[in-house]
Amino acid sequence: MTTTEPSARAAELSAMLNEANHRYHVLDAPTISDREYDLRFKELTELEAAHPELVADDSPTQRVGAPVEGGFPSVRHDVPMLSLGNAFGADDLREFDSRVRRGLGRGAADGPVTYVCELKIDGLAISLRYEGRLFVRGATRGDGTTGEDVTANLRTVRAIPVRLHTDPPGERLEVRGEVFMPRGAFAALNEQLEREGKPLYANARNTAAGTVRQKDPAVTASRRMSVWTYQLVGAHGLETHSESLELLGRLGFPVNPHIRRVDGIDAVIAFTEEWSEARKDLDYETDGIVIKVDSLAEQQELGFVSRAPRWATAYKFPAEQVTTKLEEIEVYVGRTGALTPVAHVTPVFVGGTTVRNATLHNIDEIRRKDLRVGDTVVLQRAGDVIPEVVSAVVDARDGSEAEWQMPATCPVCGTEAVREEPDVVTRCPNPYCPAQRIGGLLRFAGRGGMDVDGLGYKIMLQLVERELVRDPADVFRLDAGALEGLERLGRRSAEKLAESIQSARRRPLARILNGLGIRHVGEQTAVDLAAWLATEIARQDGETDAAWTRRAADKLRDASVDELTAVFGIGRVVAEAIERFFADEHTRDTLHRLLDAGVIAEAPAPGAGLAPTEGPLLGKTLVVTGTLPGFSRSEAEEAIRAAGGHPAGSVSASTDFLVAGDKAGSKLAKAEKLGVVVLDEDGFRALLERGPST
Ligand code: 3B9
Repeated sequence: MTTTEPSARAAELSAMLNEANHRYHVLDAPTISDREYDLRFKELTELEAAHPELVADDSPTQRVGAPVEGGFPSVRHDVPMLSLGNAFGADDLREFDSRVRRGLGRGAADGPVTYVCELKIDGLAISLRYEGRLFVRGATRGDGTTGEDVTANLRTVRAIPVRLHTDPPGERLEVRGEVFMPRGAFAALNEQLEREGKPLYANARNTAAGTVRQKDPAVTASRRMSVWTYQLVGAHGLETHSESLELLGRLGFPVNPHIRRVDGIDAVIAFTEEWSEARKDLDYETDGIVIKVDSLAEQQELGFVSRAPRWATAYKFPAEQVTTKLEEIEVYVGRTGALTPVAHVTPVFVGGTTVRNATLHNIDEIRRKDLRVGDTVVLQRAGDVIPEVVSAVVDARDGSEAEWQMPATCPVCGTEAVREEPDVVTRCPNPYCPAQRIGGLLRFAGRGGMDVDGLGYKIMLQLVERELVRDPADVFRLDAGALEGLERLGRRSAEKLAESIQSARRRPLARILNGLGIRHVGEQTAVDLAAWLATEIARQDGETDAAWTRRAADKLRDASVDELTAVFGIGRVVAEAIERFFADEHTRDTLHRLLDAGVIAEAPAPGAGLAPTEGPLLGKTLVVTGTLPGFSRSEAEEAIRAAGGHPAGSVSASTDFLVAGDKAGSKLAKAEKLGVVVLDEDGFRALLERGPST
């Protein structure tokens, strides 16, 4: 044992342990034993306890901090975290290559483009910031512009350097990557939960996401998470993406070793083929291959469309398919009264999750696929999408399979169900049906609304059945005592739920409005309405949030159709629905009770989300329908907004363009009938950049 100065010894131990972490968690090449590590760690902990002034920010003992109170603070990404377009096969990849070549002005005679192929890790995208050599902030991607500050949790991830190995280029450094839970760690976690008799996690990805958003860093620390980094933000004088990955490695970041720099798209396709099976042997889950143009100058030349770089794409491995047995079909009743048939299948592991249920959409789908109860069926699940029954294996039938009928009555309240052809949906017409009430309450308490953590279907059903909750305001009157008696809810969970309810009382106005479930008022209209209210009834000096909330509620309750149609983004149909909603005695009562229960709306900044004043799509209304290969629904809407346009949900005479992807249905028909201009994805991209030609 050395007898150096405590400060020198602390620095020495800190460096030694950080190095050991890197060798173990990044290089996968440990040089000291676990025992040695534990001994040195203990020595440092004791030294720091005796000399608290020696505790450095990058000390390995500081990886586990104190739990956070309330939610995570939001952080704005100075440089947005972009998303990726998708390619679903070799053809899509060739098309990507053509677009890249066209964008770079390369003809047939010019040489191939150099690409970098990387595995696409199925985890959670994060951004890491360093000042000098020190790790100072870690954030989730969030919507790409604003994420959550999860520094304390990411600090517990040993693969993330808390101190860089060499001086970074520049005072500040930002690096992006994916945090994930290795298959081994996930399996070990579930085995432990099983031993403790606790519910298991469904898949590694969601567990990773949940773990990064834990309130208590000690829990994150116990979960053996890891990271691969794949993006250095800013060029820092480098010329290629591959060089930037090498730099990341030298700085101490984990960079996935399965990276290949190739010339031309054929070699990219070969890489995707090599990994379609090989990926199953990795200790982490991958859902595709990311292909990036290597030259940073070429990246710059290609630029971005809305939120996605034109120099990169994500090849998605084909959805995994399995066969299982369709045991039973049950009907669920949603908030709108829609009766949705759901398949209960013999549990199978597919696409990283054990699947027990799959939606069957509606009776027409069941007939089209000729599905019968008892059938052996092909099931698939790709990425995040809801599991789907693809087809029945007709050859496996033995005659015992039974055709299925939609029930004639609502399975919840017994009212005769109605289907108005050509509508494919069968509905329960009873507005007092408890299923509809639960649906409405779940919308209010759910993600798009008050976001009460832990208040899902099973709990809400019990709350309604026991008459503890009749309307939204009742949720806020629940305390741990009232919750404790519920099934599946012990004392600890009841206390936790009561806490999340308390902290959900205060939410952005738009979210509250969305949660109310006003007909035709979805997320976007709620944002438009909130922006209007914030401008219309500006906050007065010293006015409390509660007082402002009351004035906002009064204003909206009394708004006339004319006033509402003048609001940017709101048409006649929506305005009438809003007026009708607030004219209802029951609604007014609910609203009162919510305010009395202490629900508080946070006002958006005045002017936020109001009519944009510039952009190629200024004043244009667009509707997006069907699936577009290059955009998710929300990305397409975001792109429209970014270009100054207004994304709407339904086609009407005031729609300027319909963007129709694959499987566009009734909206396409309606647009054609009304003579609305219909665009495909390429037309949409051209419009986003150049605006309409007229
Ligand atoms: C602003 C791998 C994934 C991935 C990028 C990935 C997901 C996303 C991405 C990251 N796996 N790679 N790469 N292996 N799951 C390519 C989208 N890049 C960025 O987010 C990004 C962001 C940039 C450049 C890249 O520059 C800008 C600066 C200012 C404005 C706009 C862009």
